[in-house]
Amino acid sequence: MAASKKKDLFAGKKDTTSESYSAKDIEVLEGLEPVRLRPGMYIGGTDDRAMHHLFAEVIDNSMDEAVAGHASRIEVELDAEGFLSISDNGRGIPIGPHPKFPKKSALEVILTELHSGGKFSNKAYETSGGLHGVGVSVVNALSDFLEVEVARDKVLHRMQFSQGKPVGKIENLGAINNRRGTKVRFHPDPEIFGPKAAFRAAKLFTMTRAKAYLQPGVEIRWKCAPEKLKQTPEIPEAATFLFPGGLADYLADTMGTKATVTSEIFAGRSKKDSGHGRVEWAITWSPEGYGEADSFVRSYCNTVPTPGGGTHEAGLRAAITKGLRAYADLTGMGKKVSHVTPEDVMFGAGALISVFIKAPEFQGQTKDRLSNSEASRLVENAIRDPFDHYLASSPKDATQLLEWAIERADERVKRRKARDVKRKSATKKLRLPGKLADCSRKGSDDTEIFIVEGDSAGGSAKQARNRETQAILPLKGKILNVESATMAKIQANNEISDLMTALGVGLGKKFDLDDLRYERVVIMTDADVDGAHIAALLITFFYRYTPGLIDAGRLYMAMPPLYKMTQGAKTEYAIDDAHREELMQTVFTGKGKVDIGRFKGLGEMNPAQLKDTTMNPKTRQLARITIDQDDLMTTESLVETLMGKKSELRYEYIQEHAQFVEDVDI
Ligand code: 0RA
Repeated sequence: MAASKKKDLFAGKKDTTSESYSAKDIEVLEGLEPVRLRPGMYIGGTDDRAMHHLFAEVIDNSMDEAVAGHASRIEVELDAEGFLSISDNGRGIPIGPHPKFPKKSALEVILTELHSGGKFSNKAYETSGGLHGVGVSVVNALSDFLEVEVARDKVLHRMQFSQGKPVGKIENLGAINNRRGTKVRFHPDPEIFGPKAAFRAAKLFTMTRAKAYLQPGVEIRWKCAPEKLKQTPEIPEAATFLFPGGLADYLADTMGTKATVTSEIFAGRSKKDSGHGRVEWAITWSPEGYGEADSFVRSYCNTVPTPGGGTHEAGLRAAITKGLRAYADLTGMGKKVSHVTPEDVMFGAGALISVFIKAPEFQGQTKDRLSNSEASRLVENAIRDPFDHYLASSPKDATQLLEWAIERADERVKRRKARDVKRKSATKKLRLPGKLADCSRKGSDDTEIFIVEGDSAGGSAKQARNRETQAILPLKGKILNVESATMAKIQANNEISDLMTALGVGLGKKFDLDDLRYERVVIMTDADVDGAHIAALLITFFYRYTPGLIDAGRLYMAMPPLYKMTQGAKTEYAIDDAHREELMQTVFTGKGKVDIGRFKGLGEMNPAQLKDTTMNPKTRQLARITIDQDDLMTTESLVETLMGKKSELRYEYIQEHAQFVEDVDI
């Protein structure tokens, strides 16, 4: 550890805070070429949303400093040329020499090496953010210009980069007093994001404000050049966000003037971190709904949004459900709530949940679902007592809420009964398509239909299915691209009409979710570009003509394995890289070469394997198709890009995204 004893490149007096964390603690993995080669792997694409992700990554680093108690102010500024700066008054990125690269400053290493930075050794930060966790070096790699200024050890330093490479050396801009912190100013590279790509003030503004709600003690300042506000005059040129009420303020502002079931928002935060993390929440209920959706739930881990939900959301649901039940028991209403589910309780809810934990783990390719099991306990434990108290202290609100949940449950049961009756009679009347292998269960409860490409895959799927609950509909090749077809042409298309008959629903205005003959609709295509293309065509069709199916969370993609692994007589299928490594260490331990091939098509597997890997609900994974409600504009333009006339665009995009994952946003 001699390296850490070396003098800083810019010898100034060491400030006391740098002792806990210095250049030696930074872990280094690899250089930045992979990021420019495959940006999608690091930021989920190269579209508008991915580009705004760069901002999220940089502000998350500053938020980390704030969460750890080292920074109290953050400033965001978009200038007329589209350069974005984010600055904080934290400790400043370390500038001393790096132990593994003694000739380089830690600053340079953090900016030019992938996975460098303190985020991976969780002692460096009290709570490390990093959902994206990819680090500021990824932002650097994807910027045609990036400049870092660090005020630290009483000296102002500056270093500039282009496309991830240093432009010149780290500079000493002279002595400063009474100032610490980091400023990152950058511009996304048009070679990566396209010549027209530009930060949108409205999006940045919303993201910035959300951060302030999540970190009540931090003041965040917003500044934007007037040139960038022409399309969105409602966004101010300057603003200061400081919300002492945190999520309660956030929820109150989000709900606006909506009617609510109870008179007060139920909000709170756990006492100081007990060592397991801390929690803040706010929830209320509105009978008015939320646009297309029945509820509005947003969750965060270490201030990073988790649109995929996860264990913290589960903890909230559990606490509220159990609390309401207990209250019902107490007031002699116990019997009436026996059929109330967490879904009923969350119906109409506007809810925010934010957790801060030390070693967050995320699932899904987009890594947007929190998976730490302790988070659900943490949240449930934090909320239970205060919720009991909330209910007990205002019996009028409590009764109203209880009745609201019971009504939702009653309605749900009634709808299900009506649906089952309808389905039975409809099945008799309907002439189902001949190639549909229907399931035998009468109601739609827990049933699913697999839409597969081609008769041969259809044949395997029929053998692999559970006849009672799983139906198979083979479609011939590519369905019509609805994005460039007329309604008349769509209605005359055989594949589409078979599909709609099998599902039992109509198109457009005639769509009624209650008519859907199955609980889940699963697209199952080969894990190759053609398969991805067919899936994209189907998703576009559903998005355009039966959006209600997607909104209800009833459309899924099957996830066939990515790799076939053989060694002698042993064959296994791995669903992703991690699974492949696991199999290497558990199954393929013997001598002899293990042959690992990219898995080609569903037809490669025998029915038993297809069942285990892709169809059996106990062992498979499904990807739910969701529409990014916060970003409908992008979804719309993405669908146009994907499904419009330009097939090259489509192929490029599909190829980049063909590794389908647990939660696919379209
Ligand atoms: C690595 C180590 C330390 C701080 C930071 C990175 C850091 C990064 C960013 C990015 C934006 N603002 C930032 N502020 C700090 C710890 C340094 C120490 O212990 O003094």
